[in-house]
Amino acid sequence: MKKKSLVLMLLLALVAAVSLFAFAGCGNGEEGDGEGTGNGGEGSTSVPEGMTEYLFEAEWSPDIEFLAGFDYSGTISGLDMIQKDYFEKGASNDYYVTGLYGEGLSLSYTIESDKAVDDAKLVLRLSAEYMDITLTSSIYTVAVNGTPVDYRNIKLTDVPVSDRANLLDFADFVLTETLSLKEGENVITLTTTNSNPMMGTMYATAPLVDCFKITTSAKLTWDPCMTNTGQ
Ligand SMILES: [Ca+2]
Repeated sequence: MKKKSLVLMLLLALVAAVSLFAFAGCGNGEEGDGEGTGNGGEGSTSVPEGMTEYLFEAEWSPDIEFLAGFDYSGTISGLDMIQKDYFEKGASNDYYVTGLYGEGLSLSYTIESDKAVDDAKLVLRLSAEYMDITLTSSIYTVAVNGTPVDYRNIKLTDVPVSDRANLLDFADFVLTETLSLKEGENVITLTTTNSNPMMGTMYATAPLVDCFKITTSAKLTWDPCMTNTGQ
């Protein structure tokens, strides 16, 4: 009996420790520096003197665990909407977000800037699956502090076949080079704002979202929800 109690206590302690760790991982963890890189990643153009490119992984949005999305056939919810880049399509950090095929599905990111700027460059790294799509600033809304970014149409074409294994390679798309950030907190949202069906139970048109990048002279920080991917 004594041995059993001891084992039980140890188990309870372990569960408590794991819960505490999981809780600490998102929302009140250490502030990341946005994974700033001076010279950019693969496929990036050179970063001008005095500017830094910061990379924000889409899969680390705190919203994902609460989302109820859609797949080709049925629903896909929460952290299941984060897919591993098994087929090496060039996703940063090896993960991306899918299932955003419903009007109103939104990812948000809260970023701190040490100063106000009006010349930040915003790049989205995207792909598509099942069929070719064209994103416009009205059907897929990218907003900064509630103001939509007016970007040129993004065409995701030559999506190989109707299979997740054959999704398009991820690519960078420049949305704007005159993005305004204010000093302090800035909220960036990526929202599916249409009900144009794609295939099956994909009730709206949306991309696969890998990450976004901001190049600026400001210093940016954020609190990534890295527990989404167990990282
Ligand atoms: Ca990613």
